[in-house]
Amino acid sequence: MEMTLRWYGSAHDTVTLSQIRQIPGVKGVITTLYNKAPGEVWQREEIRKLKEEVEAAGLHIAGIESVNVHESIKLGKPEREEYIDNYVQTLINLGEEGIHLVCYNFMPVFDWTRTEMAKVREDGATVLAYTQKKIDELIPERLFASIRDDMNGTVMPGWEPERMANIKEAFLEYEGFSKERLFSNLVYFLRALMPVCGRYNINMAIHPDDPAWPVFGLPRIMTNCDMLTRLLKEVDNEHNGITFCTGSYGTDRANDLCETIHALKGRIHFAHVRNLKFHSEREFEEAAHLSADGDFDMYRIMKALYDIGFNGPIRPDHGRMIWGEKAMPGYGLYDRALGAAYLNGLWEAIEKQSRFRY
Ligand code: DNO
Repeated sequence: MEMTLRWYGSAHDTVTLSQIRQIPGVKGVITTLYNKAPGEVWQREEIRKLKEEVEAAGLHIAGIESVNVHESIKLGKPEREEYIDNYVQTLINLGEEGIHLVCYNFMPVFDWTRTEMAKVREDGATVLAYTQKKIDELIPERLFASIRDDMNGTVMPGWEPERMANIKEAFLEYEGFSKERLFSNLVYFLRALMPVCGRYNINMAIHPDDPAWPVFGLPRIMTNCDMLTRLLKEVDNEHNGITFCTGSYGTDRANDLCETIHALKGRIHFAHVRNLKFHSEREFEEAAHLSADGDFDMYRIMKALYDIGFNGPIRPDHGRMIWGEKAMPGYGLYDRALGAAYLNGLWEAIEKQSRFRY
């Protein structure tokens, strides 16, 4: 296991590499070329520049999150061939630069969804939150506008203004679009990538749908253990794997996180570990990482990852906004650093317990 932190690049992140370097046990960052539109080829020089910047700070790139997938690939349109070629070229360029992990998602139109970006908790910390009732009452454009206003001047991944500009058209394209169709387009995409992943030893790690159910009527497929294992079987190649995100699968209380981890043994290439506090079945807020602050047992989750021999990068996920920090909601420095230290502590204890009697 390698503890890492997500970093959006110096032009977009309020957190600096030198700050990340001071978090005990963090040597790797998960990063991206944040200005790239889905479908655009990532050039080698741009990747190299990013890598050099990270390395100059005494860190290394542990993986990319995300190389976003062009909508035509999800929709299975004829133009997908061109965009798949571009994706393959990006993978080649990443591979040539020694990068071996790519996280991506296959959610139609937009990425993860929250209804509040700064819910105030009892202790004054603010957190991301989700209430199904609010989604049911809103149209997507309204949700987007309220999210944009709460972003502390940052841009939320998956909700970039260019993408949102065409949101109405994007929704129309998915009218009557079934989950099965989306799933088979995902399989088609992955099959096309596998040869190049084999050649460059690149692990593809799909991020789950968040929350783990359809939002605004859009189909969603990466939601539970059955769908994940189905995907791993359909494209039965070690390079086709999973980003195990506790806070995404965990939105559905029917998902048993530890059982799912065991079922995915050998194919979890990346893990996002965070905690949720539920108020009712489809209403939750993002708690501190500490087990006692939310509803997940972080010890059992880390133990399950340890027990399956997980050896990829982990990152603490969305943090609370604390100590007056102003940052991209979920992606400030302080609470994620606390999360990294806590998860590292759990891991050390689990590891030593398995080795020493006293
Ligand atoms: C949210 C993130 C997602 C994730 C993408 C991966 O905080 O976990 O935006 O990066 O879904 O493609």
